[in-house]
Amino acid sequence: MNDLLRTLLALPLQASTYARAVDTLHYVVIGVTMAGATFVFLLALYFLVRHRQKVPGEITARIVTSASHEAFIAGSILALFLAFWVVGSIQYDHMMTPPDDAMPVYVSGKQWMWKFAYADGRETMDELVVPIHKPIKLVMTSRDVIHSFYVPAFRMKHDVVPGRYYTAWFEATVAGDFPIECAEYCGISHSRMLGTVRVLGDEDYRRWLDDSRLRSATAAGGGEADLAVLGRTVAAERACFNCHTFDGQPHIGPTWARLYESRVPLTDGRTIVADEAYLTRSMMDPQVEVVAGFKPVMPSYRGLLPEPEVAALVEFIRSLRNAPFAPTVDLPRVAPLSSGRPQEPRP
Ligand code: HEC
Ligand SMILES: [Cu+2]
Repeated sequence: MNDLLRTLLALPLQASTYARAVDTLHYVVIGVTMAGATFVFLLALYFLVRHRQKVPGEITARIVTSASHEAFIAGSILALFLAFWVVGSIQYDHMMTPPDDAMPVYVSGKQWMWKFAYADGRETMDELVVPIHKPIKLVMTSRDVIHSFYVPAFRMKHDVVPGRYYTAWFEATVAGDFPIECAEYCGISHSRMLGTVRVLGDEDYRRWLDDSRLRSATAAGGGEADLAVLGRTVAAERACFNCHTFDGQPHIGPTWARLYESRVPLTDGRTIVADEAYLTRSMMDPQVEVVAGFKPVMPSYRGLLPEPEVAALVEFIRSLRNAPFAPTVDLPRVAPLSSGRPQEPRP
């Protein structure tokens, strides 16, 4: 049944864990609306014949139904559409909430390509390589205009807007190559903004890891780059450590130790979970969500940090999620910031 409908509707293979559920809702919605449209059309045809004017000048009788009858019909149609919506929003929520053990990959769209950065420092262009049966969390953004990351075979699609960060996830269930498309018109070569998700079996994936490690090691002159290690270097170069520590001590800004996935209280009374999107927003728009107990003195890094550096910083903070609270350095006592003027980061 599933395969028949899928072929009828010309849908691609269902290659992710949630693809089947998305399609099932799709079949039901299409089926119900087609049946409804057919029913209304046939009924209209029947009434047209049945109540046609038989005597010239004849006036049709005015037919009134009871209010409860009307309420029942309107109510049940409303309930039907609400049911679609409830199922759809449960599915949406599932698709937007990555499982805890998901492997992060940083995606950035750019006219006209997709770039992928992995947690161990590797990068690929227009090709996302993932192991089968493993949840992959995508942390996505755009570097120029609005794009939309779309993998039809996974039934996964998410817009990416410059300056904003989104998380979505998938778990591939079929090995093979699946097309990535840009689903938001983004300029002259939009239709050629294509990529591939390469889903590898465990054995092949291990081989690919070894192979690409070897290549990046030779390219980097030995030693494999680790995104978290890179993040630490970036943080030092960008002078984040003027205000932040990663040993548990608050400084001018909060410590990064155990920050990732923790619940952060904000000055406006809200509490927010420090996921990748929040961490990135904290760098781009630090004044929007100010951590309770701290002054809004962090400068914005919008436009100052290239994409790979942002990914590296986030990955570094992520790597500190279980860091021990063990002061490693004696911090000077923080002098009260007189004007609240942000310290300029060194170039
Ligand atoms: C001038 C000092 C200063 C510098 C430099 C600075 N920050 Fe901050 N940062 C702060 C302060 C103060 C806060 C807390 C107030 C807020 O949320 O804006 C903060 C908050 C944050 C948060 C949210 C922390 C939390 O507990 O929720 C992150 C993430 C962050 N900064 C990252 C960075 C990164 C990355 C850099 C370097 C690229 C950096 N900061 C440079 C002062 C600074
Ligand atoms: Cu695009």
